[in-house]
Amino acid sequence: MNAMNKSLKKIKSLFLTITLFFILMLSALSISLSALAADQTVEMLNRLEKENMVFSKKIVKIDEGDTVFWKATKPGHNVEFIKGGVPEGVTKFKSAISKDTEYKFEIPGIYAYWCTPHKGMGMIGFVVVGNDKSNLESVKKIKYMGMSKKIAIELINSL
Ligand SMILES: [Cu+2]
Repeated sequence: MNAMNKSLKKIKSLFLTITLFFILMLSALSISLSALAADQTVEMLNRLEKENMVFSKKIVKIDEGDTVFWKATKPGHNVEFIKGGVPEGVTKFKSAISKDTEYKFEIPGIYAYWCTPHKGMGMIGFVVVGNDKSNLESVKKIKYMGMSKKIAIELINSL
């Protein structure tokens, strides 16, 4: 009877150790996963290397729930989601000119945006959320303005 109790105790403590081990492993995993999901900052610039009127990062890849911050490093710019260039269910977004802005991306997919005053000068950018490219065809169908056409094709090909 005593021996049986002892082995039962051993099994119980072993079970407890295993459970604890798994809890620790799971929490370590979730910490490393959340560390991968990082918010991003994009600067609105008048010049970057040889280009005029540009976003400092033209393609940003993030996870669902991440936020992108656009810094009005130079005045005269804004961020406007292009009609037909965002996933279904996303509402219109247009920030004030010369102001910092941010957007929390909850819906996965491709988001095409431009700077309203400089869309004809090629000031456009893309955000890909959750590596979801299911709306690629509609993003390709957008009527890009002026210099944005050539830049958009190049960017779409490297999404
Ligand atoms: Cu601009």
